[in-house]
Amino acid sequence: MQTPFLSMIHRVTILTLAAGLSASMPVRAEEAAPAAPAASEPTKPISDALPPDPEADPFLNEEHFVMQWAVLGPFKFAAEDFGGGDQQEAATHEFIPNEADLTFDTPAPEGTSWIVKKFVGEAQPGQVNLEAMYDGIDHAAVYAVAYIHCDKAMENLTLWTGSDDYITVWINGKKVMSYDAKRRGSDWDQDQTQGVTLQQGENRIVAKVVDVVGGYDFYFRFSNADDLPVMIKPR
Ligand SMILES: [Ca+2]
Ligand SMILES: [Ca+2]
Repeated sequence: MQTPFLSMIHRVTILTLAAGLSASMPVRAEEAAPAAPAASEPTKPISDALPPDPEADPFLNEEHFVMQWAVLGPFKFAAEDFGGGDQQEAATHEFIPNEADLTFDTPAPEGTSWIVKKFVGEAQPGQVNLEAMYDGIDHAAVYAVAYIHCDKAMENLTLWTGSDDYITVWINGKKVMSYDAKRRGSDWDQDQTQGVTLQQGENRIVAKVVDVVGGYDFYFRFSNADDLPVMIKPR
């Protein structure tokens, strides 16, 4: 979304340089300044949720986790904010107004940006590594947004989350879980939330993930009533 502005600066810079050159060299500005290639806009991250395949590999792998996210951040705070220490209040702080209604079309506030990425688990399958993405950041929050498409409604699912440190999840604007008890290292399946529904068509997932210090990542998957993992296929 910054592309038009950036490419305008790029163009102006090139044209200015070209104007300087043209004083001494017979070069037409149009020839010296080919149009900058348009940077690709981040596209809305959509994945398809498919019913569990009973014949599939029973061990968890990358296909069982939501790995494609649009991440809005970072929202930085200070070590002494939110009472210091484990800073649990950061987990319930709204870093952007109406966080439950956040969509990929929400403009990024100053100092933040949207990054769309298909993550690859580094520590183990399913890890969405924000510490690596933000170069070892501490005292920060992000909102990770994903759109999950279902051909048919999927009811009575269990949502399995893990996080370093805190995580809150909204599905279609409704809060379904929050972990804000204590700083922790992450693993998959740390939190179990039963009775989750994915509706037919598009589902908007918003996960707020907060880091105090140290590692910063999360895990996100669903299973059905038979405890078989829902398959997630990024488009
Ligand atoms: Ca960190
Ligand atoms: Ca941490």
